[in-house]
Amino acid sequence: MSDGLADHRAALALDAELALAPIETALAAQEGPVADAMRYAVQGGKAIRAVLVMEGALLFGIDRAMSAPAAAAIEAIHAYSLIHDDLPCMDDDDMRRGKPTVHRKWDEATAVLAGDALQALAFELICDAVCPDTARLALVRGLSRAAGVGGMVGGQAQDIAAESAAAPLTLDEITGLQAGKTGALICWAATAGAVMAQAPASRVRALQTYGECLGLAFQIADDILDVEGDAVMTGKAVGKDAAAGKATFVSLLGLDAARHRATSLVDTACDALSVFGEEAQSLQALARFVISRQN
Ligand code: GRG
Repeated sequence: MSDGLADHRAALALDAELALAPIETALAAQEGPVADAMRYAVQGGKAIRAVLVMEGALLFGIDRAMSAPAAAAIEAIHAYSLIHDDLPCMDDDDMRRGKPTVHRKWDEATAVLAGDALQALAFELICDAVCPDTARLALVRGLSRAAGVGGMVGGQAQDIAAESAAAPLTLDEITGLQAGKTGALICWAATAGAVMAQAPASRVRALQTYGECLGLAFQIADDILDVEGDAVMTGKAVGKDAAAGKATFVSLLGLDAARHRATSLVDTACDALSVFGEEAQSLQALARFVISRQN
């Protein structure tokens, strides 16, 4: 491994560690199963969304201490979505991140409440983002939209409805569904630093394009992992999409074309950041990692 790559990995590990600290601080005085479940649920992930926030903020000279609350907020929302997604009324999963899902380790009521409380905590955390009030309001509005019925929840609802639909979804329908379910949070994370910096619209747009392409590439990689991945490496059940007869990027395009589509989306994502020059190397490397990951 070259020194450059080692430095890069160390920076991303630092992002992940710093992003979880505000959650631990906020929960420090809280005892009981719901708080324990919240702490458990935010641990053990790749923290991709937190890294996006922190590396995106660095492009505008916003250091990690200033962006940590926003990075923590997106990880809290993400953790809530995973807890609820794993529930018996949704995907009914026993394992997540190589350990029992929250409703398996505790019970369903604790899982619902831990997810609800993580969502509430996200908005509390954002209040501490170090930026002008108008930028903080824009972060809150953006995150509410990304997580809500026009974003992640809406995408999840479409996904559930598709299970009992008369016809399988088309590629365009899956692309739209995933833009909400997975893409909206990723886009918010990619643009959060620019929003904090009240950056020119052209710079926000560049990060938006990066986030949109990355979000889609991320989902295609997830679909590929569901077919080719290993339950030990991914830390969760695989092969669920095919078993459920679900239309995915892989079922519609085939493995090779899906891989090609993901690579081409990552190329577009990286090109969109050319306006930032060498400063964008971390975000470009992250995009390449997202489609080569094994978990
Ligand atoms: C329940 C409201 C609600 C929404 C759930 C995001 C989501 C919607 C469900 C997650 C199900 C899933 C496996 C989606 C595929 C993409 C995805 C979000 C994968 C998990 O994200 P990673 O790989 O996870 O970033 P880690 O564990 O690294 O944080």
